[in-house]
Amino acid sequence: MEKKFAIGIPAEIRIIKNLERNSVNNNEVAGVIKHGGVSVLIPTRSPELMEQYIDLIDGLLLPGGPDVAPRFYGEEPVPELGDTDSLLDQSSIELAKLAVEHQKPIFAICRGIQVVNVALGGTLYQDMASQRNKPVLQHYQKAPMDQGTHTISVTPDSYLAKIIGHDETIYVNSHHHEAVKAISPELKISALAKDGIIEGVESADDLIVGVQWHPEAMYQTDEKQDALFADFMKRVEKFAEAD
Ligand SMILES: [Mn+2]
Repeated sequence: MEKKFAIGIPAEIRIIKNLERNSVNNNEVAGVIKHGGVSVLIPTRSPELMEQYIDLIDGLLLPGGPDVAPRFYGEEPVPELGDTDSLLDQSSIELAKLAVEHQKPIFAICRGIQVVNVALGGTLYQDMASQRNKPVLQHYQKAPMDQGTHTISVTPDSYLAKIIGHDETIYVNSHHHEAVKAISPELKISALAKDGIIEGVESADDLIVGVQWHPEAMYQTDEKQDALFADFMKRVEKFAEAD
């Protein structure tokens, strides 16, 4: 049996038919499998167990989900803050820190980019439309999620540009009202929306690639978005070999 790399995905709790379910988005599970990995669901009710889980995985996919509780970056909640789950936050932040410590690559999507930024000392807009002093574009799109609605400017010399290029015509979908405010000193900007909102972050060593959009809803029909999943599995292989 060929050994496949294991990708951990933290699961959020959803109440379905009165039962608590550990839930992950199947598009992310399927994206990992499509590119030769195996997806491992990580339950998040026990943040103290994340050190055990990190040993079981080769890479970490931080998926979309609820807002990050502002307590984790030292703020009180504003009225516009959405649903939060501090156990999910604590577990995901712990996983992000451990993945960096153990040199296991991270692919962060939407909420994931916020989790990784907070885990590494950054802050967020809890609600960019009400908290930013400049106008913002529509980042909570009303179009179907497999369609891009706003463009991004990819930093030409970024690692992200090697994956998806840096054309002026890259459209991404958008489903967020939070955004990175102060970027972590361990990360750099890899993409911006035309209103200046941070849409991509990465680490200097290719360990972390984070995007504010949802490639898992687009990779089925968009080669650039598929390339993000392919690249993630390549990074996992590279860091596993270096281990
Ligand atoms: Mn956006």
